[in-house]
Amino acid sequence: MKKYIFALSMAFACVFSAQASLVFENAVVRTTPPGQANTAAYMTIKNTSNKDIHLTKVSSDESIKTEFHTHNWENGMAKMQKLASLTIPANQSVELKSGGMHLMLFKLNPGWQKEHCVIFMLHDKDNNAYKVMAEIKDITSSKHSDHSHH
Ligand SMILES: [Cu+2]
Repeated sequence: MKKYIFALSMAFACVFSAQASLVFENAVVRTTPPGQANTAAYMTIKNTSNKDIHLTKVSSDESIKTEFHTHNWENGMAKMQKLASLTIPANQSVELKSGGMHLMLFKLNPGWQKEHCVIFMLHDKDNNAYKVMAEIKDITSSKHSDHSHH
């Protein structure tokens, strides 16, 4: 029994030490008009370690599927593209933002916008896990959303 508890606490220690090398800031999930099943999440990810970190897996508690995405401009049109992984270079930050790289959430749970936050689990190439809490926020440009109320 003692052995088991020791193994368990070691497992937690691993998760925490891994989490320390990435800092997640300003994590938000964009609210959507009713009936829309997909949305995007944005955040700044800071790598405080001396090694590049390659994030290879992402999931959330409010969507069936979550992917790393970027935007490519083709003939003046922004097209979303799935990324196999997201690299956070050593001692640098990567900003996921509107019009750039983002997390894409597919098939959201009905009523997800009534929650306060969305919990993301990210895994890197070495299978370290990172937990991120993102605030649910209306981040459409204010002028635009005013218009749709008329
Ligand atoms: Cu996308």
